[in-house]
Amino acid sequence: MGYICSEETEELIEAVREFCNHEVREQAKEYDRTGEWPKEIYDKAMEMQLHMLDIPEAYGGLGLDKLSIAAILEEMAKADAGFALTFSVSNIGLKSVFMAGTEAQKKKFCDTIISGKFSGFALTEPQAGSDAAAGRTTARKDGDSYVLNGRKCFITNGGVAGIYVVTAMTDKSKGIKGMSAFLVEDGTPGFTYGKHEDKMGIRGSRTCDLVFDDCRIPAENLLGKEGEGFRIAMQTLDVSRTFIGCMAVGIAQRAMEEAIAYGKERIQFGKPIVSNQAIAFKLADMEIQIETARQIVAHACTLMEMGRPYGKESAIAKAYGGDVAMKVTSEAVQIFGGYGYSREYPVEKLMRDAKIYQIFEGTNEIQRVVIANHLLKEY
Ligand code: COS
Repeated sequence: MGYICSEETEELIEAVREFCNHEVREQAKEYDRTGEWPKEIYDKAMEMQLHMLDIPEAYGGLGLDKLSIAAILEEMAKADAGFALTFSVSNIGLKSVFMAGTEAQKKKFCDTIISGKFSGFALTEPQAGSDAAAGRTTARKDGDSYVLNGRKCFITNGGVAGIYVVTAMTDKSKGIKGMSAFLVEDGTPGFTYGKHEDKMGIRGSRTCDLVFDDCRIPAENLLGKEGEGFRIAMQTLDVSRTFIGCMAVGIAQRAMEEAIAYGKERIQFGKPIVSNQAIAFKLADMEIQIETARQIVAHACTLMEMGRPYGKESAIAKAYGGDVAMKVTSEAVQIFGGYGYSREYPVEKLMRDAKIYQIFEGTNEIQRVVIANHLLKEY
């Protein structure tokens, strides 16, 4: 089972697997320990064009289909979830721009990424997490500029991206209809970075605050029209949640593979522990959940590719994938026993990495709100 991809994509997946096995998997351990930004890994990955998977060919990218991207991101997440996330989040900003941007904005965004920079997507604020509409960052029109003031938090790729999609209120009196989205480039005066999060997991990815203090950007950096920011953000999340699901599958798959390898070698009562049904059934349950989560991701990708509605399926892929990653990694730690709890073995990192997949890109509780809202409209 797995994703059903073309022969060409299979070759690319194999090349990514090779790269991840040699350049990411072992190296990520040290970066996980120190929390440093693994620049050398990212530089090599960019040589492989892993930052260009989702950029359309017409804009200089690889223009891969959604299923192929999911399969590649899963491979990357198997090696290191933070590594995969950095590239996946860079694609999120891209989605907003392709949904609402002008030709010039699309080109600028793609050129920035192709030149070897990441992008970021900044919606969350200290008081606006699940309640994304409660953002307080403002953007005031001033001649042919907008002036941004406020703070975004928990921004993946914050401090290492070259360009960001940032939501801000252009008219607070209108509620969500007063939210707009903008492109803000690294280095713009008045735009600085706040504290860097010292995270439990995905430590190979960078997360920090973005601070806007009278940050002046050209009016042409407005994405779409004023007031369209909330819709753009929600539609962007509709896409990105599928890919969060696929990375969660990658974490779970790696945990299962590690548990099988260990369970075959670990001898207790004179035989490998996998020959006990108590362990073998845990593995079977892992596989049932992983493959189910993977096929939900695949289904959401297919709907996207066909231009059919996918918001509900994407939320299911994210929520189910995140829950599966947490359950499977926890069971993998259980199979490793005391060794599973030690940093010497790989599964405790996988469990730490998995946890955030139930939280970010909309908590799994919020995904259930999204799914329920769809159901109430459907039936
Ligand atoms: N696509 C297009 N439009 C959408 C949409 C979507 N997926 N979701 C909501 N909207 C529109 C609705 O149609 C509605 O428009 P109208 O007022 O014209 O009818 C409007 O947005 C408000 O919708 P709703 O009332 O459902 O919004 P809420 O404020 O109740 O918020 C949730 C809905 C909770 C689903 C939303 O705030 C959310 O997703 N929160 C989590 C945010 C998140 O994921 N944060 C993590 C970011 S990590 S980068």
